[in-house]
Amino acid sequence: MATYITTPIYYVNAMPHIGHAYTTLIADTYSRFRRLCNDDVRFQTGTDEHGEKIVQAADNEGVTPREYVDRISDTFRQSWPGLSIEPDNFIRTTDSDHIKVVQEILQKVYEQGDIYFSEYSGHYCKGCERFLTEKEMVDGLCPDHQTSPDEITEQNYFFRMSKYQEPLIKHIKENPEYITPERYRNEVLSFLSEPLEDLCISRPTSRLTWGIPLPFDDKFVTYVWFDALINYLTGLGYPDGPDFDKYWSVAEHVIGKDILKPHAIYWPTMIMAMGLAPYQRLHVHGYWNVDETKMSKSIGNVVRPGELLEEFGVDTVRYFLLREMSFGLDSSFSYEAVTARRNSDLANDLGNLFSRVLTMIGKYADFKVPEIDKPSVTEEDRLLVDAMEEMIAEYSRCMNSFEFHKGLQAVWGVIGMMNRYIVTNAPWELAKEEDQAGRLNTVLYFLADSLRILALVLGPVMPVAAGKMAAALGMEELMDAATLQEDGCWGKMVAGTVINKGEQLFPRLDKKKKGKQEKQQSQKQKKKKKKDAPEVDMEGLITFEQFGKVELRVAEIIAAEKIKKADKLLKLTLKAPEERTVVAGIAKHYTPEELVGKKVIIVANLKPAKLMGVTSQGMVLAAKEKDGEGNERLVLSTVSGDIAVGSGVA
Ligand code: ME8
Repeated sequence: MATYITTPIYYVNAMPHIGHAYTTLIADTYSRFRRLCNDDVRFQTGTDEHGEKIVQAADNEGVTPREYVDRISDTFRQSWPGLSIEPDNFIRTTDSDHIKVVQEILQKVYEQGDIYFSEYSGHYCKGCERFLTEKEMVDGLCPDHQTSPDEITEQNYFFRMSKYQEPLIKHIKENPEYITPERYRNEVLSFLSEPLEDLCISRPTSRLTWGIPLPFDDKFVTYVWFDALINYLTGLGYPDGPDFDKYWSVAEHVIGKDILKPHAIYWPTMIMAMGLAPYQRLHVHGYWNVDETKMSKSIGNVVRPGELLEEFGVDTVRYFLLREMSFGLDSSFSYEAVTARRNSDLANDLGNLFSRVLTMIGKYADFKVPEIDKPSVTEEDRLLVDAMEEMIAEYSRCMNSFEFHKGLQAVWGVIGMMNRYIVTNAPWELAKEEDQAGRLNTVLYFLADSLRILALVLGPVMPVAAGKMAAALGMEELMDAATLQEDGCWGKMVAGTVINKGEQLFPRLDKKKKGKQEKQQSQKQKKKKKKDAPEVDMEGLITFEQFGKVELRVAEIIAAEKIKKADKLLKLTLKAPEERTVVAGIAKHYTPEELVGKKVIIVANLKPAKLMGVTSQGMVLAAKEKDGEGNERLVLSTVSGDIAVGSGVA
């Protein structure tokens, strides 16, 4: 089988931070996992180098766009090896083969009548590099950049995106795996339930020259998204390279939620217009915040991968990012959280297990993996084997569905079991009694073989640490060619293999050690928390003052999804105006799809509470009625009329 996995190509107007690192790490981990499944894998990342933002950034530095993009693109390229991220291809939109492919595609789509010339007036946001609709703006500003869009009227070329709206809806509905997690699929379907406008795909050269000229009109350059998305094809040698045939039909894209619309709407409709098969899957992840605050240059809380690597090392950084974030949801980064994961999951659970087992094989078996003594095999050993097999199945399922945190939970489940196995079997006691020599050998073999499997499944997540584990277990050379099908089965450790104790995998870190930013941030947070703390005591009648403490706000539902094993609950993502999650008991009364876009009233200053594992940050108001049979019906209190999200309710 073949696998083709891509990341967004990053704008070169900013330096790489942990957000970029996360997406690229996901793609690297997945590509390593698919290789472990014996796939022929191609992994592509790169940089997006045209457009107004880039010209502006170059201007700010007083250099030409060409000099500027060369330098920053190289910074991105150089960032990846330190994180053990190894793409097969690094593409740049200023590469000559890419420019040629974009022009060929434009010409084809133009000739078939899917590109036309027209006039347009709209609100153009430079930061987004696109026109915003009235509905997207908040108080006349771009919600992402907090800037006022330029009012522009100009003649331009348009792509007939609307023509492909119905086929796209059909494809998404027929292929539940096309866009995941589900909440993003719902968001796209909800957006597509309104008529789709055609896409403006050019910029006049009077306004912008740093772009790819339209092949049929040299007074225009291509809009940056029509240029950028095509990178996924160029990188395969489209239209007739051998890699294109091999990999296009299995293409999978990983992106952050910020660029859902271009990838889930512009790109598939462009692909349809080109007459190509759709990409296979789009995997959408949430945002990394820092100490619950949006990462931003102006706040000064941007976390760079280099700083993290210096403080924690590559394995801990990779493990933390993959384990801490539930794929699809936002997550908060803090130095404290990384230290906690390092000390508990890596140093205590995995590191200790590994060094204990190797020490015991050294001490009781002279550094050679002993042979199983069959008569001494017990039910507990069989349970360990069963658990290993279940773990591999669950791990594989999760890695394939991009639920990396759950895959790692499954691995840590067996790590816990192995630690308990050591305690219950107490090899140090067995070593004291001569007639227990057979049992001692069996226990040591079971532990050694389990460690071998751990090294295998941890390879995609922590390639350096897994390599060290493999070296210590005498299986270094085998690792490169190992596959889950062949080597993921029980009992492949060859008795007599010489092991060596090697270095400590994960020395504990001092808990007090905190990054500079962390200290500043947590002080700020503490102050804020004190000021904001609400205290509402509602016994019997309440006073005006007490009621005044309840903060009611207008919020817009931007995503909704079911919560597993909770048939009454829905998880809502709201804009209020900051993004927050609220769990609401309305699943019996509303489908997730019909909720998106509704403006509701929330209690905004409720203490967060965990419901079925999801932290709810507030409460949605609903009217409640009972029919004659005592059945309850809930109707959300919605707000009609044009009112900005975040407005207070009087
Ligand atoms: O959008 N948390 O480039 P870009 C998690 N050039 N991921 C984050 C993040 C955060 N806080 N911030 C950024 C572009 N990302 C276009 C893409 S593709 C044909 C063109 C990651 O440099 C995430 O993957 O703004 C997000 O989608 C991407 O960086 C945006 O990168």
